[in-house]
Amino acid sequence: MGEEKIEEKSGRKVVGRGVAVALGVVCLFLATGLVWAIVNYTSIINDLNANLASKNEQIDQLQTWLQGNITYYESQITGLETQIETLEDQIQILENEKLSLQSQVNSLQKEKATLQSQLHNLKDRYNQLQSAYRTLEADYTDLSASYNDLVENYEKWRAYLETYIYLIDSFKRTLNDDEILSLTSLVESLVSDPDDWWRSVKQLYDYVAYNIQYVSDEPFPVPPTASELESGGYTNATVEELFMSPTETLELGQGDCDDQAVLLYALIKSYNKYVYGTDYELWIMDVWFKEAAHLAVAFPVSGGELTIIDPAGHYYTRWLLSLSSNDPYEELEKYSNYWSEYGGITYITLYSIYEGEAYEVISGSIQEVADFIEENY
Ligand SMILES: [Ca+2]
Repeated sequence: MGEEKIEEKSGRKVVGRGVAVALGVVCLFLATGLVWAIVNYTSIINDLNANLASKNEQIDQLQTWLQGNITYYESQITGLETQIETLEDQIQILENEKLSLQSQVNSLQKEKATLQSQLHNLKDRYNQLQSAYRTLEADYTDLSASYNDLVENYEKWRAYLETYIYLIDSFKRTLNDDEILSLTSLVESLVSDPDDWWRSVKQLYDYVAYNIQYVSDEPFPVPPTASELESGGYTNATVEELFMSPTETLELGQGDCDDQAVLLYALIKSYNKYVYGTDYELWIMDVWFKEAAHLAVAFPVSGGELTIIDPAGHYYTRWLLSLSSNDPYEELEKYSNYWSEYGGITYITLYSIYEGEAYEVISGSIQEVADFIEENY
């Protein structure tokens, strides 16, 4: 189109001038526009520059901020890496501990198995011991009962032995009712006139005094008590004392003073009870001399008198050759003098025997015993 306008200028001069003005206006317009544009764009560029500077500042700030962050996070990373190392170390330690604990667990499990086995064995052993204990307990009960029986029976046997060596104990064996009753037929054969009491008693005395030989007792062992025997705390001791029963003395045909006195007592008692029919008071007279002891028979006679019959001593209270009675003091003095070779009487005890039991009637000096008889009979 520009080439067309140039052709018109060269073709028509009038038209060219207006075109030139128009071009100038246009150029002016364009120049104004250019200036405006330059001014306008300079402002924009300035704004942009300002904006750019601002952005650059922001970028610097951001860079500084980022650099700070980087430094911070690098520091954090270093710290975390250190923690990781530490944790890894700890993991290693814990792994080692785990291995160690596993080893301990294994060891303990083995020990547990061993202990369980031992426990099992101990339980078996305990059951065996309990069974053995029950057996022993039963044995102990049996043995204990057996031991008690042994002690009881031994003490009974010892009590029996003591009836041979202790006077008071002896009466239950030597002068019991069976023993007295068993002599009745002998008594009947010995007395010529059962109704003549004094004569009959004298005949019984004569039988003992002249048919039973005087023989001293042999030593007899003193039996220990069960507890002394068990502990061994006994002494080997003997006594020269043996109290025989009437039956034993008759069978042997011999005895010492006590055996003869007990036999005569039993014969008179049997005569009184089963032949004559009156159980008169009758005494065993236990006499202590200064140097010995002696046994005789005695009885009270009405009027406060006393009769002594001593078969071993061949002594009886007499009037001429008959058995009689006398004033107790006078008779006891006479009897004491009869035994003067042993120092005379120092002490007397009188016993009544009923069913084998001894009852002490009086005990004391000649005077005391004589007074008692005088006052009571
Ligand atoms: Ca004797």
